[in-house]
Amino acid sequence: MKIIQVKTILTSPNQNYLFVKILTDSGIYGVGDASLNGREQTVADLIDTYLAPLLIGRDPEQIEDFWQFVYRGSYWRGGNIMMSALCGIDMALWDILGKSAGKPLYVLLGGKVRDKVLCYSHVLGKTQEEKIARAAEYVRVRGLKVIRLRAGLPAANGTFKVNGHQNGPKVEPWTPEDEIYNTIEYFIRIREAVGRDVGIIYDLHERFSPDQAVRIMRKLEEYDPFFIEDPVAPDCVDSLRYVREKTAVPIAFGELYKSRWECLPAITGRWVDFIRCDIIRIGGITEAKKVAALAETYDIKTAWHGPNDVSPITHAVNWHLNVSEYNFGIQEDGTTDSLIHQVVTGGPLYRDGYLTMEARPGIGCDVDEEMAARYPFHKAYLPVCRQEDGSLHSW
Ligand code: GCO
Ligand code: MG
Repeated sequence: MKIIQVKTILTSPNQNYLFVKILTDSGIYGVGDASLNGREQTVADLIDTYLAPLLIGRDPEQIEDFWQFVYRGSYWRGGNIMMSALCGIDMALWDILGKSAGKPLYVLLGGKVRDKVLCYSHVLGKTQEEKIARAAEYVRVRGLKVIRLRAGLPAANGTFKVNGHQNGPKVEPWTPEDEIYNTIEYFIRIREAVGRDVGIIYDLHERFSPDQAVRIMRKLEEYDPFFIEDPVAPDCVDSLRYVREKTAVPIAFGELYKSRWECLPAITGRWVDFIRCDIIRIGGITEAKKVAALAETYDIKTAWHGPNDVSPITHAVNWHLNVSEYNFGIQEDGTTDSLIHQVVTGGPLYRDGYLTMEARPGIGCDVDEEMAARYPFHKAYLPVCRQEDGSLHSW
């Protein structure tokens, strides 16, 4: 089997996505997700102009070799753009392998070790009041076992709207002192609303300084968080260690990591309880299975990033990893946006607190190119945060 064509597909059904389609001379093709919120066009250009020509004529079954060829072979390593591009290709190659073997991806990864994939969903709403009312309703009506909340002042409502703006980033306010207070109050009110049996996750989105994160987490200890997500920025590894040493709250970390080497101190130091890389950001399935194996070695569980700005292809890959990994912890469920399901078919769906998927050979998803063209891509920026004095703050 030989690769004969590599296509990039940019589309925007409510949200920008970038897909990779690799065609072979056998008639089998594979699809992958290379979406990088706010940078999709740049990733597409990298694939079209640089990586696609390297793939033509290659054996699609040499997945590991291509990964190493791109990562090490070009001397300049990694980065978000390169790793996202590599992921789109990596997923498409695993998809081809599964289809040609007639086996779902999870079988190629070692086979199922569990039947159910526990997932957490986001509590959405315009105000805190609305979210508190919804949280209890979600648990009652939708059967959620674990819910997720995130930092964002009521005044900065829509802070995490990832559709972005076309002419430049929207500027959102950030007042850490208010936010510390709000986070604690909000968490306690949600705990009262849903009761003891529901897991509560809180995403701090890498926005707090280590001392601020510790202040929040210590106050929340007695309210039993399932985990606190990304309390500090990943840039300085000592920040995470500082937080770990000062609080007993379980920590999940890693959606900004770009490789297994970036995860290494957090894993070997046991500074985290859950490693939650974004599969696209670390270069795909080939790297994810290595991160999972490293984490297993240190008794750390996985909680792969799964927001709605990655497509159902990535949610499907997460599902295949989840069912075949010994050290699976929980999965973020970002599968709820309906328009994308017109473009990508076959992804997993949420049912009663679990992510379910009908297994088919390969990843099990397909991209409808005609449908994708009906939702033309347009450049969009993620927002930025500024503090009251005008200074920029991590978004
Ligand atoms: C999450 C993430 C997302 C990111 C988004 C950026 O935990 O799901 O924090 O909401 O903000 O992926 O594009
Ligand atoms: Mg997050």
